[in-house]
Amino acid sequence: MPPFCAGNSACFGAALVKIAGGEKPAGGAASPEQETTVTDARTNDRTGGEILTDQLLIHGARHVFCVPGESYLAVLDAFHDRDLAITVCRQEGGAAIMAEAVGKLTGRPGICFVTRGPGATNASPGIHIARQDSTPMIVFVGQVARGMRNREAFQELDYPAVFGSIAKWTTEINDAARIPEIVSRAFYTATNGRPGPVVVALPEDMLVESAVVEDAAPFEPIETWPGLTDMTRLQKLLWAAHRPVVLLGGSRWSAAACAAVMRFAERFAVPVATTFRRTHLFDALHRCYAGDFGIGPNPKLRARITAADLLILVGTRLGEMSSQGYSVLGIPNPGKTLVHVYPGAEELGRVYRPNLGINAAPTAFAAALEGLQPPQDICWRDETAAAHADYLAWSETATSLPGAVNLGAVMTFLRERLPADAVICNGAGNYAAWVHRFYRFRQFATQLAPTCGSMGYGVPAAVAAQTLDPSRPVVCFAGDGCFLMTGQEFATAVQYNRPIIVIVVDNGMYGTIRMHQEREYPGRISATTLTNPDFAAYARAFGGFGATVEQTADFPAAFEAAQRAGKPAILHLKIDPEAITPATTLGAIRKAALEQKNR
Ligand SMILES: Cc1ncc(C[n+]2csc(CCOP(=O)(O)OP(=O)(O)O)c2C)c(N)n1
Ligand SMILES: [Mg+2]
Repeated sequence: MPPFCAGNSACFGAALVKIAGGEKPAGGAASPEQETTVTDARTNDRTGGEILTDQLLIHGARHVFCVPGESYLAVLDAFHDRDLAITVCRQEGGAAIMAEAVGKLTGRPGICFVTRGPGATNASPGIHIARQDSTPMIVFVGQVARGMRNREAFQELDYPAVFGSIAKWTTEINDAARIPEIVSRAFYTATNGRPGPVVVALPEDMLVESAVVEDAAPFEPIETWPGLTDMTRLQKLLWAAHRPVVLLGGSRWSAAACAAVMRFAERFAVPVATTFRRTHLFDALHRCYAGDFGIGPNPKLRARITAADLLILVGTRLGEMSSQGYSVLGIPNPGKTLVHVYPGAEELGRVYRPNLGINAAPTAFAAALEGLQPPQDICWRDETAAAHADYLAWSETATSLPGAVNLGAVMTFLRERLPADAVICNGAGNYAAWVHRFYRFRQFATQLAPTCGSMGYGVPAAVAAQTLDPSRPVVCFAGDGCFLMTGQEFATAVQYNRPIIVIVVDNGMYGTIRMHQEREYPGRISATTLTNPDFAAYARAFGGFGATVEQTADFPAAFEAAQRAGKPAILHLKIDPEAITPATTLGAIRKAALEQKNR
């Protein structure tokens, strides 16, 4: 049973829901039999906490990430004898990121429970990531008892006001009998159109209230298909093109969809690039792969995309990072023939005015591509071969930089060493530039990284990936700044015996911001220096494996030792602060900025 198969509930179908009167399969496709009542409405008297937990199981959820709170004790009690895997975290930010990572990997809502007030606000980074990264997720938050509402009772928050602009939908359940209706809607809302986070508040007294109510039928994500006319028009545009480029991104992908796009790319010999932190959508070693169009892309790829006469965006909004600061296309008129395929109708024509807008999920669009016929003579074939050669040359060899540990060499070692299904996680920081440039992603659902650039993402995401599939290696990259934002979740990895390997890239600073400082205010270092702990000792103190790497040549042995240890591990890499990007040094940036100033 592949745990990471997106958009296909059959993947989750083996688990059972324990309910009054026997056991029934949950999470399978909504067959006519399953659409009948799952519980007996006449005899099934349950608390709100029990009804809620049963809905999660019925809709196919298997994992819950939480920090407990007295505000939802009735739910915690219901967890006690239900078939849900509970991961107790150290901070709600970590729990929410873990749920978001589950949503990213599976295409179904990741589930998180946090307490009211401070628990809810602590969870906000995960909610924001799910919003910007278009990830399905449901966050259940505690709420004060209904009879105390609007007095600013202990930890009371007005959730629609707090999360109004972050969540896709924020609601409160005020009647235990309406739990099946509202939870069902939460699953649909989180996954329909452009996916996103849903926040559901749970008044404490509602959770202990009993109700006799029918369960909802199992939810199944709803597909958004392109029309026949859309695909015919796309074929005409392809036949008229001379320099087409396909750019993949966003969510609502699956392994099958990636394979279908690959077949299309082969038949049309079209170059395919990926957007910021969506590199896993296309095999980097495929002959049609043109590269990663994220931050600081290969200038040759940028030139190719700029010169394209037909650009096909699939699943991506082409936001600020992948549009290179909104400079690649004109707004609103893109200045070239633009086909924009997106699952949410509200995005089409919002920033870029497409020649052909197709309101479809990447999964459905990829399937429909099978019906297109390539032109007889493909005039761009050589261009595609050149694009792939340019990508290989760009990513092949680690650049030479100051310092004894070369992060590029670490990446080239790992890409040879790790199997194609290894999951690679990271947060935000310049260290990630080496991951994006030199690691070659080969398979769908192997990359977990925040397209919204939220620091602290990597460690919780790694714990979630390893929880979903213990058989796959999970490697997390974190800067020294990034790691300590959520590094306490290393304790969660130890508690649940999740042998993630965290590579802490220590340059003694918030390097990204120092880089910007040197560009804008050369020589005026302000609030970007860090004094760090011994990260290897930190790992050992938590019960994990730790090692320090001070020479590139020592990395392979340290990595192998971490693998052999069979427990959560941290490799502490000492990086020269001068090595600020794969292409340049801090000193060079400062020098250029000073020269510019003195001109
Ligand atoms: C939650 C959050 N806070 C602040 C920032 C701003 N920010 C972006 S990168 C960065 C520094 C990252 O430092 P580190 O993890 O050490 O990586 P480095 O850039 O040094 O490689 C900061 C502070 C952010 N993106 N996210
Ligand atoms: Mg750093």
